[in-house]
Amino acid sequence: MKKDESWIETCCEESLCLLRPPSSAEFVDNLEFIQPNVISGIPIYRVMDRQGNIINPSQDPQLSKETVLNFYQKMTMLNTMDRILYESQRQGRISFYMTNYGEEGTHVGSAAALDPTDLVFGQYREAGVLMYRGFPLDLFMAQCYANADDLGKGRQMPVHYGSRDLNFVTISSPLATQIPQAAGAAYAVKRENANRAVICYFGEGAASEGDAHAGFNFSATLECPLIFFCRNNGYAISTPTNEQYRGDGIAARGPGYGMLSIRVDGNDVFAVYNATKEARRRAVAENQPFLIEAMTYRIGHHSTSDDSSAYRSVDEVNYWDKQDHPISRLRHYMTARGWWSEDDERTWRKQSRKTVMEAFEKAERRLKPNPELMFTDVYEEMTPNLNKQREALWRHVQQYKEHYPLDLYDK
Ligand SMILES: Cc1ncc(C[n+]2csc(CCOP(=O)(O)OP(=O)(O)O)c2C)c(N)n1
Repeated sequence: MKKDESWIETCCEESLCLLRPPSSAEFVDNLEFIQPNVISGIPIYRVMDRQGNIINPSQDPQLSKETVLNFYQKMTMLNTMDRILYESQRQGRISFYMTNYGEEGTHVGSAAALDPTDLVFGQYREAGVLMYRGFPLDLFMAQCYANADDLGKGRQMPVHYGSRDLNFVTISSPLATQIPQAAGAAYAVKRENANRAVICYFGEGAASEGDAHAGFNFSATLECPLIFFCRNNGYAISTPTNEQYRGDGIAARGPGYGMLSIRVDGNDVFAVYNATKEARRRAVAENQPFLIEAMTYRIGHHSTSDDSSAYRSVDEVNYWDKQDHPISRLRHYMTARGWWSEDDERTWRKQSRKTVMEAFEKAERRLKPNPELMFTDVYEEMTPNLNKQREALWRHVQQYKEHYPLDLYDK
C-alpha cells in the first residue's frame, strides 16, 4: 500500500505533528548540510587578564580581601601538597599519585561558587575542590598512604578521596561513570526540592565516553539542577584535544542536548567563579542543567605512571607554567591591591610547606588498617566464599610470617 503523506503537512500546520521535535524549524527545498563551523568559535569568558587586571569592572566579583587570600592560600597549598606527594611516590613511599598543577583556578573558583550542601561528583583531578571544602591535610595524606585513618579504610588507590561530611562522592577510576550518576543524583535532589545543586567534574577526554551522552541527555530531559564542569586541559593522557574530538570542543555540544553552555578561561579564577555561581543559581531556580567548559592546561604528567615528554614539548609546558598560570595571575591581582607582598609570599611558602610536611610525616608513621577490613562492609553478614578467602589469607600470612610485618597493621 502506498503511504499517503499529505496528512503530515496538514498536521504540522496545525502544530499537531509528532514527527519532529518542538522547534521553529521550517521546511526548505534546497539540499544543504549544516556546516560544523556554524557553531564554532565559542568565545572564552574572562574577567582578569594575565597580568591580573580586571578587564571589565562590571564583571569584577568584588570579593573581599579575606576571600581572595583564602583562594590564593588554597591554590598554593594544593600545589605544595602535590609536590610532596608526587615526590613521595617517586621515592616509593606511596604507590601512585596525580598532580593538579595548572588547574588550581578551576577547582577553587568553582568550589567557592557552590553551597557547601551541593553534592560534588569528581573525576580524580579535583583535589582543590575538596580542599576548599575543608578536607584536612591529614585525611588527604591518610588516603594516599592508605593508613588506619583513611575514611576509605585503605581500600582504594591514592587520590580516590571521598567525604560524606563534605558532600564529595568517592572518586572512581573508570572514566565518566560519575556523569550519569550525577544526573541521577540531581534528579533525586530535584524531587526532594532541597534547594541543592549537583556539580559533576570531568575531563574533555572523559566527555568522549558513552556515559557522558547518557548523563547529558538524562539531565536535560529530566530537567535536573546539575552543573557539568568540563576541565579542558588539552590532553587525555597522551591524546591531545585535536585527536580527541572534531567540532568546537565540549561547550559546542551543550546546545545539541538543549543545555545552556559557556566556555570560560579556566586559568582565571574569577571567571570560573562568576560562571559557576550564575549556573548554580539558575540550575536551582529553574531546574535545568548547565555546561561549563573551562579552558586550562595540565602542567604535570597525567599521573606518576606517565612521562609526558614522550608526547609534548618542554617549551609548551613552560609556556603555561610561566606565562599563563592561574596562581601567578591571582597573585598579580593581590599585589596590585597591596594585599600581598614578597614577604607574605616567603612566610606563607615556608609555613604551608611545614604544615604539609607535618601531615605527611604523621601519615607515614601511622599504622596500616587492619587487614580484616578487606572483607567487611559489602555484605551485612560475611558470605561463605568470603569467609573461605579470609581464612586462606590468614593461613598464608601465618605460613610466610617473615614477609608480613603485622606489627605495622592496626589490630
Ligand atoms: C573507561 C576508562 N577507559 C580508560 C581509562 C584510562 N584513563 C585514565 S585517565 C584517562 C584520560 C582521561 O583524560 P581526561 O578526561 O581529559 O582527564 P585528565 O586526566 O586530562 O584530567 C584514561 C584514558 C579509564 N580510567 N577508564
